[in-house]
Amino acid sequence: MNPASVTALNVDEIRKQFPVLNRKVNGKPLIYFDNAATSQKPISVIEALAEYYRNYNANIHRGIHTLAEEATKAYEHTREQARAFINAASPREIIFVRGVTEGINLVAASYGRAFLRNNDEVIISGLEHHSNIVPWQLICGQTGAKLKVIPVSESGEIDLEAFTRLLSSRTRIVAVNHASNSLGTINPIKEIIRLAHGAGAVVLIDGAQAGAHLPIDVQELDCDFYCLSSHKMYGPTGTGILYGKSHLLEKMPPYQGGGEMIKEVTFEKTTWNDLPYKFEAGTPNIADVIAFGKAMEFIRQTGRDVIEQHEQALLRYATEKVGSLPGVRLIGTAPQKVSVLSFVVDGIHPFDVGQLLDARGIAVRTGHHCTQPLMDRYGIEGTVRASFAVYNTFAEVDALTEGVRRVINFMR
Ligand code: 7TS
Repeated sequence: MNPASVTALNVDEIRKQFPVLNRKVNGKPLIYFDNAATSQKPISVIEALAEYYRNYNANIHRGIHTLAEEATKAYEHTREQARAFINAASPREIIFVRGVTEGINLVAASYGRAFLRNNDEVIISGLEHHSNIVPWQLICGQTGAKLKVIPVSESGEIDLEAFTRLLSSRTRIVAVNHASNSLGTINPIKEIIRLAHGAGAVVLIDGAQAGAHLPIDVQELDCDFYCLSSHKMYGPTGTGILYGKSHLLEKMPPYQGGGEMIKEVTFEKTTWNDLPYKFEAGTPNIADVIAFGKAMEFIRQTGRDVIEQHEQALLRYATEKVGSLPGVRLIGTAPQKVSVLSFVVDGIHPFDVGQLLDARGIAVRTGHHCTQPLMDRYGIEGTVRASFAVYNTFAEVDALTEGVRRVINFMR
């Protein structure tokens, strides 16, 4: 069967919206398979950035003049879009941050500093990105709390039984990703959240690899915090959201002090602004937040289910084609995965594979993908990672397969 016939998506129409896909790399048409690092941007996002600077650049929430009102309205419109995107109960629960990294650091620093005590425990998993490891190490170092790690199976799945054994009355925070950037594993977060709540802990979900691929309903999940990065969801870099349940955000101290996050300042005492502004000190990334709204609109209009179906078909096809090349070993074979294909080739360094693919115009990521402990788990230095987005095609997967085949023939 022609694999293209199994997806409902008109990929040609989608591709027309992404100008960068027209360019050549090393004389070859670009094949962009580094979407887990950052996705490309549609025209609507690119134009929203230029439009803001061209027409209504102004600081927000402060001015009464027309430009300031327009900018404020557009910025707050994205907040409402983000609320709807993850089905949060209120826009007060949506805080604009730089991205997932800042979202996690905010929770670790604010919630962690306020509520972690000596010998309390924070649980993460062996699948985490460094940005869901290091902020917890920092706050544990400052509070005397202990960091515990859920082990990962050979297929790249969280060991739920081991997790149950790690949970105790000392567990305060559980922080895991929705999907793994290195392996693609989709984690059973609903179950993890339920179990963690049973032990009285709060749960943070790192949604960096879910935002562009999976439906997210924070009320249904009942997670306490959820983080997203715009740039992995067809939006600009430098912005993203932290969702937090309002009753938790209310009792957390500010993360940064400055303008906008205050109600009243005297030299003796300062009172905090209401949510979400308490956590948005200083002039924010206005243009990128506005354009992030366009990115969420792109995902909504294309249809999350249609995107998911297309990417899953690409993943199945690539798994079969690349996975059956001689000497290729797939790393991460969980039954539920987002569109990430990680592999190693016997006797060939991932870096060499990446460089030779780049010569053919194919962009993949190689290395540890900011998950060094996970690479240690497999006893490898890194992998070659191809990650697929809505604009990728089956012909591109064929080109990848042919490229890897040639690397193997060339290097052996
Ligand atoms: N968590 C996960 C699961 C990620 O994949 C990433 C970025 C982050 C957190 C950090 O997100 P940021 O937007 O704050 O940087 N992951 C990758 C990647 O896989 N390749 O480059 C960046």
